[in-house]
Amino acid sequence: MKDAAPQTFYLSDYTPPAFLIDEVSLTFRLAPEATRVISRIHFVPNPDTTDRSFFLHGEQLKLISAKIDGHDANPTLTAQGLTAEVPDHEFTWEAEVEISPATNTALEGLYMSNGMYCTQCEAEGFRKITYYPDRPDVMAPFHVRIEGDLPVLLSNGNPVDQGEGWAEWSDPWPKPAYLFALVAGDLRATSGTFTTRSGNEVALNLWVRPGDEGKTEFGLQALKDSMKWDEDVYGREYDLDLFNIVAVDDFNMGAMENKGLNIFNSSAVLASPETSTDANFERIEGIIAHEYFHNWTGNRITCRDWFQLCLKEGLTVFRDQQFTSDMRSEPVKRISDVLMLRARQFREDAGPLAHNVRPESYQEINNFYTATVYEKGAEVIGMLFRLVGETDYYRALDMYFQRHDGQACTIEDWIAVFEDATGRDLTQFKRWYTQAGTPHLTVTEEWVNGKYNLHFKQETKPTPGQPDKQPLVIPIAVGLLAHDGSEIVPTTLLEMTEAAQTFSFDGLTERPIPSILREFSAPVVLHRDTNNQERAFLLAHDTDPFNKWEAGRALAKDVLVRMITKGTKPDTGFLDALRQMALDDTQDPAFRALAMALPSQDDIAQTLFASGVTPDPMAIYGAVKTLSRAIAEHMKDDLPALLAANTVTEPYQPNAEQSGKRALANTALSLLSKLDNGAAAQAQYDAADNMTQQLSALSCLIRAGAGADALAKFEQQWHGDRLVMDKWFGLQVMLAEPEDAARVAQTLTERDDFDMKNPNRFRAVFGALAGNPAGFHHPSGDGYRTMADWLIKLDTVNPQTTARMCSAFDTWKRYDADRQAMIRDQLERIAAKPDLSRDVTEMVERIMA
Ligand code: 0A1
Ligand code: ZN
Repeated sequence: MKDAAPQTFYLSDYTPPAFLIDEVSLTFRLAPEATRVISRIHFVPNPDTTDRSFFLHGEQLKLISAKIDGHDANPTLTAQGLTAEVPDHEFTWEAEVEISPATNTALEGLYMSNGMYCTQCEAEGFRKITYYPDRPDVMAPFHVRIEGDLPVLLSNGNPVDQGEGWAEWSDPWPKPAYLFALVAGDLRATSGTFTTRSGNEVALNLWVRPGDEGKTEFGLQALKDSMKWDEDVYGREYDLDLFNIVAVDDFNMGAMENKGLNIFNSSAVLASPETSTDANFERIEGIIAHEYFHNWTGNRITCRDWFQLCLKEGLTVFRDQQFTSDMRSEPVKRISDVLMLRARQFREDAGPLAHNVRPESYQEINNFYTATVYEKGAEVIGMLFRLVGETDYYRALDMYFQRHDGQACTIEDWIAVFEDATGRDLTQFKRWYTQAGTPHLTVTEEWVNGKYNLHFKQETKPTPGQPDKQPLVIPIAVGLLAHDGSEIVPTTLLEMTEAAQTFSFDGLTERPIPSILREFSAPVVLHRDTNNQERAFLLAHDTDPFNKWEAGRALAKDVLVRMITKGTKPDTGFLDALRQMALDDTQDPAFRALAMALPSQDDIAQTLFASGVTPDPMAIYGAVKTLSRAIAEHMKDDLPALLAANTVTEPYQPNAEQSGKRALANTALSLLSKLDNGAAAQAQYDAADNMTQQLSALSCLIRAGAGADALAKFEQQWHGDRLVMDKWFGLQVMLAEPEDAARVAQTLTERDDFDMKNPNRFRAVFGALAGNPAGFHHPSGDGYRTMADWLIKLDTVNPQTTARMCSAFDTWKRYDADRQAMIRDQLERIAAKPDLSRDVTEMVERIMA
């Protein structure tokens, strides 16, 4: 229901809770449309405040009864919750409510998915389960009884007792309500154990629906690896006797870190070589680690309020990135993370949705689970790591865990720990949390009498609500190379604090070639007047793998931008440099595959717009196609050998080594397919025994216009597997010709197995439409219209996922007047939908502002 006047919440309005809770007992009598939730909560006045007003959140609840210390509570109900007269000393609240999990398609609170009950309480879902102070600074131990005629009944913590049709759970660790979870259904476990370094044996279970048992082994191993890594690297041990993971098909996000009972979107945990790609395996390993790491960074130490979301998310993303780096390849992980950061976060920062890593206001907190909070939040911690150094970083983290265990904290607490542990003043550094927008860093060079000067300037453009920007602390990692390719100054960290600042290097015998922002040491856009000769030099010689890759990427971008804006032909210098890199056997195949990938169409649009050119998605699409073909022709004689040399013949393993080779082989295959009409891809498709090979061959065939047969076979083989079919849905839209994309998406929605209640399926189709820029932005406007049609339909079913998908439109100001007008029309049409959700209302307003 749309609120009369959507409320805006402000960070500056924070007040401590009037009452704290020292005990919660919940009883669930499960029934699909009439589940009863009986709560018994012991409240105590909060000694830190004199406020004694009593408010409990509650939404979409049918109140059956409410008592305070055994007497009728006579509460006053509102759409957001209830108030009541309470004593000014401790008291017991008892209530019974009724809810309907079976009709809960928003997938927030308690809902049903394929006959299974499950919960999603972050951020504010618990208030749809019962009346409660649903705010993260109220932490309490929970005791839960579940009654229901289902074989498996799970909640947080340790099992206490169970019998036919009931089970009781107790979680000794005080937690906020957002970490509550309940699962009930016909589930099968794959089990294991992990012995912590202090000798405690933890039982591990990965619960799935019958039929999915063959997809659990990898996830369980990833969990064990994560538990070991967190002990080895951060000294963090697990703190219960049991750790459960449950896979659920209908889920809005990737996964959720509920204490002792993580709930995962099945796409983020189920894996097998036949059904999952290398990229899926890597993502699953990372998400399992991420959720597990939250046990300390999020659960034991949580957030005071939702404005502090980055406190747990930025840190936990940083930790999962470190983990993946250690498990796989550090440079490849860094490059992939930066690609993602630029694609999602830089895009967000450059548009109407730009916000601080720590936002200062929101209408719907679910709209702030963003790339800025997560990925830029992790970058900010990476900068801290670089600035204070590894030893001090881990010393600060030890202090953080010791000082704040069991607390609900703020970014101020986090910064204070680093100041106390290192003696640094981080006042200026804190601006990374309070100032939105991506800084642009411009560097110029000067060579005078053996002295080499680097002059830096930083500038952050205004963002919504923040017209004036202050200079940030920017760690700039720099190395200097001689013309023979040797390194004359190894990586040095420059600490920029002013709007303009010069750093000098003495005692050099020649003017060096600089390698700036190594490892992508800060989330900024670097501008440097350079040329393609120098880029090719860095691509060949830079000892920093990130900047080596970056040089190649800059070359490719420059070539594409000139093709688009000046109509030039693909540059042979670039083609030679790329070929040399592709064939350089001394380099890791995974790295070579990344170096050969062209910038995405959206990345090119972003670059053009930033340089004052209105991007034409069709022209970008055409240029990328022409350049890919030119690369294929330039490497015509090399491709078969490159493919053969990187074809893995050993049994499939989802490890870094094999997946790197497959990535390079598949890069070769996709180029080859531009020349042989898909013959090699067809051969690979027919022989494939794993999803990585099968799907890449299928993509090549579709791109070569020869995919019809393989698509039909694929469907026949996989129609019973939802996750694999999501790939089938997505690929067709993603790879459709620009003029067909909207129609293909629409046609797919007419199938029986298109179910908009399933977020994965909806995203497969409409995420792919947004991910096909020339299709989405086709001059006919069909892409915009089809997207808006479906967002309007989905809003009634699932506001949260609808709101997230509205960001497809957030780049509208980049485009020409016609496209802007068409997008505006669609946004207005969405805004005019009767009873539009609060989630989508906020997103559309922000995008149009
Ligand atoms: N905290 C989880 C992600 C998550 C956030 C919100 C959700 O519903 C609104 C669900 C999951 C994580 O970072 O993994
Ligand atoms: Zn998280």
